[in-house]
Amino acid sequence: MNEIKRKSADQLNYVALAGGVGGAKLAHGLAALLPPEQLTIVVNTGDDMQYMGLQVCPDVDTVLYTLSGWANTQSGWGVAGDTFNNLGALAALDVDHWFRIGDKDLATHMLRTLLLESGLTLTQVTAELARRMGIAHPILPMSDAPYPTLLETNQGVLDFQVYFVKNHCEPVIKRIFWNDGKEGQASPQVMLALNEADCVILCPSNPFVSIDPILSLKGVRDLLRERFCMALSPIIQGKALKGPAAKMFSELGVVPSAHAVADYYKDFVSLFFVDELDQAEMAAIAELDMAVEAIPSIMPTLKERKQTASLMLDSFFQHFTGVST
Ligand code: FO1
Repeated sequence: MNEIKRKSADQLNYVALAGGVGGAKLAHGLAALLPPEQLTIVVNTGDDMQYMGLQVCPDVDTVLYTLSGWANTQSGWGVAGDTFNNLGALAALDVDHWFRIGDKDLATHMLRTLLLESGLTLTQVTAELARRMGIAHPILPMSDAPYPTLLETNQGVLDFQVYFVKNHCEPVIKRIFWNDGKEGQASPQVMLALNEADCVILCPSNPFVSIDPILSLKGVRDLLRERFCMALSPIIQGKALKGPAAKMFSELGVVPSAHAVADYYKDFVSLFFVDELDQAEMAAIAELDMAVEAIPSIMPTLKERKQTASLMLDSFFQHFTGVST
């Protein structure tokens, strides 16, 4: 912490861990406030899948599309104003088409696959996609190697997208694991960014299937224990704004709440943010030996995203330097 105190606000390095829509929204707010030199966004790739021979990285793309302004804000995935002619043609050819790839979205997966096949790593390819979309901030896939999320459910072991999209998150989860239980490696760029981070921000993403895949990579959780970490709850009033986080907590035997998220992260998070509607949970969260604050966390537009990000950054700065920005 002494090292942080000697740095000025514009010298601090931040890493945001993100996956899914909630994560992309906070990353968007952070990117609007911090220059690319100060913010790196590390994104879950456990959701990645092959589609008609193409490499699809849904969480990486949600961040790319959100920061570039391409995102379909209604569905929370894919490209705004997309059409589904290709999908219609596949359906006419009797091809399984439960995963709805739009025509514009398809271009991203085609280019990604082409660049991967040319020998670039997923990190290099993502940087190239970001550059072509006009994004200056580093967006790092958590790993260059496949590290698929698998869910053991009452309907057997399912790939993430089969559980999430094809089965509408209906199967009951017993256990979540990755890469057939074989440990994965974060990319060198991710490890470097985490090593240099003064503050790691856990975005309001699903703890089990968006953040845990990143944490489960070799050495990452240990590294985070040595860094200052803060998190924003993805659970508000016992519910997730989007996705199965609350259902997953229940199925894993925990009542979903902001407190449950704080408890889940308590071994390495020292500053936790709840939504202002969850102030009643703050006292119990403080007992987990972490600082806790209530802020508005519903972020439909860039205005709210910047406000939430700004409150979090100010709070970090105040807590650990004693100075207000
Ligand atoms: N989510 C859906 O609920 N239905 C879909 O058909 C679907 C297609 C899709 C295509 C590309 C892409 O990047 C994301 C897509 N998603 C779809 C979202 C995706 O399943 C989830 O956003 C994440 O994997 C969970 O964070």
